[in-house]
Amino acid sequence: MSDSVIVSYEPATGAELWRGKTGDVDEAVDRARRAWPAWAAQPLATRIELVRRFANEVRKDSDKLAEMIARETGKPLWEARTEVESVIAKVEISVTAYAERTGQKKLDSALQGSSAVRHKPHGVMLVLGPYNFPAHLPNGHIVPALIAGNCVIFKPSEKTPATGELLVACFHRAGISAAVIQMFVGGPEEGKQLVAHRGVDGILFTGSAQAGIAINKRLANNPGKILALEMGGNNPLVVIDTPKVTDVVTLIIQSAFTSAGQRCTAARRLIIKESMYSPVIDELKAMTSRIIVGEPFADPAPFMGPVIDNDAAHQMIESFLYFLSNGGKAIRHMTRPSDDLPFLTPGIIDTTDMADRPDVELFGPLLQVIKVKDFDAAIAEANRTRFGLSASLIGGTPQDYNRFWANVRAGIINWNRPTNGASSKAPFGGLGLSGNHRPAAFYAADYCAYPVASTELEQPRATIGVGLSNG
Ligand code: UN1
Repeated sequence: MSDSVIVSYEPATGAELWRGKTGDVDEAVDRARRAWPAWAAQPLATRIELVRRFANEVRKDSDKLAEMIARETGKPLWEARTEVESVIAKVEISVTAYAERTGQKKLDSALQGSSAVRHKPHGVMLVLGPYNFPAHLPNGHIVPALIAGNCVIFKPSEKTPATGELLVACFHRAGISAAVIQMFVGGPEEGKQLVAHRGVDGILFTGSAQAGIAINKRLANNPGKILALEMGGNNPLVVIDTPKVTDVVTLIIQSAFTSAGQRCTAARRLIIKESMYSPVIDELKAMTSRIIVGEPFADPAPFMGPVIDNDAAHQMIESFLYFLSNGGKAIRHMTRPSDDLPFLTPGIIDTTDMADRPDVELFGPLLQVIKVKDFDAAIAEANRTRFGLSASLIGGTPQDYNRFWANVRAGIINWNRPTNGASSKAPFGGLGLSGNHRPAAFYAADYCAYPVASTELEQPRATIGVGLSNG
């Protein structure tokens, strides 16, 4: 039992937004376990009907949900609205994904009966959500887990419980019980207990590499537990020859500074061919100076809100200063207009001459620029990371893109498109420190049900050909 309290604050104002007591881990798991057999026994069509009703509830509540996302994360209202649209769209995508990824498959059988691959739910799934998309990303795990017949314990980020609560209320209003999908309020201690709990069959995690690795370690003696890790990136955006400088710069800004850089797919390293450096950097400076940073509900609308909290803002400024004092050259200083609030202006720093660039995910509006002499050097530089989530090539020919695609290690490899804004209809995930396999979006279905080899005959039948005496 723990009686500590979780509190969330509005990043843009510092005001308290939500307060609640941490839950009881054993109680939460027992409740889910007891509800599971009946939920798993429902026909698939019923579970699909219920998640469709959930989509309708979200539709009805979309203004309220978008406003809460904007207040609780600080992201601009227009962006919060797109998040709500993604929540709704996820339902049909997950229905299709479940059918495609886990649909029954007949196998050839020499016997007269049938042999097939059929899927079963795991039981109780723990969904650990991030703060950057507090509704869309956990929802991308909750919905496929429910369709497959699992009960879900959803622990939102401690920074975004209010959004989590509104999302879960939509499931309940749709007629899915509070035991089948329950929100669990808790901090890191409860998170650890839930991860290791014997009654939890799987974990669908979205968050930092640091937290993901800690979860992975906790399961070292539990190799059979399902674990989907969607972690971060140190994503490269490579620019080679193209005359379209304005489009290049727009793509850079979208990739690096959307959501104030708080996306796992955000471009962190702009790797740019010498010949393109001056025109692109001049235009980048000019366009970045036009970026409006402001409160989520401001009019005119800002491009970027604050980062999530003062700790995050402090860390980003410290990182910028670290680069500066270790050989980086500021192209655009990152500033923090108010010491009390986590608003940051986008920072751009040339780290070409730095001897040792830290290979970490810096989760905010900070872009490194690295100048290279040719395309080969660009590819080598792009791969100089232990992460491998997203990479984009801007410019060049189809042959260049083929080479980039073949040689760069990442789960998403785009051409003339941003590193972020990945489609929910695509597999999503990365290599190395970015995660295991394809834990999110379309292939999340793979983590929610397990394939069972099932051979069926109406009557027992067996033969032993050798090794039996006639006796
Ligand atoms: C991003 O690329 O900015 O459904 C995040 C999903 C993905 C998330 C994308 N569309 O999991």
